[in-house]
Amino acid sequence: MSKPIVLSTGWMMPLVTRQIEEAFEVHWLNKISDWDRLFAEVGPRIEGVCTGALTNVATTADMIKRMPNLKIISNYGVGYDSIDVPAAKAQGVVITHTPEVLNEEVADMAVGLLIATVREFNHAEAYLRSGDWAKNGEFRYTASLRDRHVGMIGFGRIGKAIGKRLEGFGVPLSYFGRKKQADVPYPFYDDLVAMARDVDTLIAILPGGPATQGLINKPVLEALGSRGIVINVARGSVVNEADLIEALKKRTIHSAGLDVYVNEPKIDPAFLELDNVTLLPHVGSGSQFTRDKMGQLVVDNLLAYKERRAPLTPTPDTPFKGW
Ligand code: 8YV
Repeated sequence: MSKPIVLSTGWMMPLVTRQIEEAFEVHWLNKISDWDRLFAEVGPRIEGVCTGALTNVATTADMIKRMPNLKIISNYGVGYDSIDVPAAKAQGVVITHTPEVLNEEVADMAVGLLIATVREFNHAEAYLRSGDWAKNGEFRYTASLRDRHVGMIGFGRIGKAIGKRLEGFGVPLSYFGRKKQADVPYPFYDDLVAMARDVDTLIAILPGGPATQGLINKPVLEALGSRGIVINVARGSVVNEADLIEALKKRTIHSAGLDVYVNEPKIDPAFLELDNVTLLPHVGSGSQFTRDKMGQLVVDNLLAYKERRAPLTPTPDTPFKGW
């Protein structure tokens, strides 16, 4: 019996590649130059897509239309903003993702990035490596987490894991979101400018996509003020990068720590010119331990489709209603 066809939008880790190649006939967009021809020849027989932000290939409405028998898009990552959700929904396609398994890893990284930014680990290490420590004495004094109030932009699963850590650090918290959560004791804001005015540190951990595009913009940064620090571990799109770069350049905020960017991996070169931003290459969930768990979920969701079982982790946008 022939294997069902899966399209991968790009490179996948060996754990995923090995298992999907065993169970499916896999076509790899990163190994094909003529995508038009692929969709013309194979498109109507494709049943599954394997994708993730790391492939840097969006699963567009046009692509989805060219796969009329598509049943499942298995996304490597909890965020699935690189997939055209309305188009998938309209065609009855289930999108699955990798929630929960990365919560603690991303929260660890977010707090690490926060402290690295506040205490300027990048400059401190450069000071040691250059020999300046031995020559000129101790490194200059930095900002501190001790006198800060953090405003969480988004307080979902990962936001709560970050909150738990910061509570342990004795840092006061507030949160911004669509609605107040009954079981959360921290001050709630549905107005981001108002929260930015009342805190001095923002941590963004909310979904990307059209609803949150450019949310952290000039008015928010102005409200945050000169002590302000912005940490983004969500998606580059939630920040208006031109406004952030201007605020960093003019030092109308103190600094930023970024793991995500609008154009990954070709980030705006203006960031590289700034000395008050700590830059990471989207490493939030990037440990072998956590990536193995994410990868296995990607495979298990596809296998569930193949065996006509319910998918393990469908997104809330595309609840499973049967294959
Ligand atoms: C991954 C992420 O780096 O889960 C997410 O949404 O951003 C990260 O965990 C990314 O999805 C890899 O494709």
